[in-house]
Amino acid sequence: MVRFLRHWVAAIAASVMLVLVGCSGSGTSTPSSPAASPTTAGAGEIAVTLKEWAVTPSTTTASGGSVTFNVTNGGTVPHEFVALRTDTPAGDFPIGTFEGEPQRIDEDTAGENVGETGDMNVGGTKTLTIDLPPGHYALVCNLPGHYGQGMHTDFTVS
Ligand SMILES: [Cu+2]
Repeated sequence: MVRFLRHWVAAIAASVMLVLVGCSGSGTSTPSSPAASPTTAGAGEIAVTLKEWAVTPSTTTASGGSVTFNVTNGGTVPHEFVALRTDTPAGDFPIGTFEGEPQRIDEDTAGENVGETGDMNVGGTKTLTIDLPPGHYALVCNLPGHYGQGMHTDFTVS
């Protein structure tokens, strides 16, 4: 009987200990929970692949603010990436002469050039971070002949 009682007391003591540990555990963890790290890193990053004959972003929408384009030339000839802010659909620009070269769109009249990579060699990568206000954009490659072959896509910032 005494042995049983001892066992019972020990069991109660153990549960009290567990409750105490539980309390102190939650007590210490509460202040740290609001510090849960925000996982916004990379939220504004967009991968863009250039090739014959397409400009292909990983997404065609973004939130206004800083947007990073990680551009890769996955084609077999040099390409470039140009971001134009414009109300005109990306495929509707007239093709003519620009900077003395034929088969290009006129970036000065097409819209506002908000950023570009310049010529990129085959396999090259470039990171372009630009501040984009809400609006419609055209992402194009404007090397001679490339736009006309289909290297353009619409992009919307909300
Ligand atoms: Cu191109």
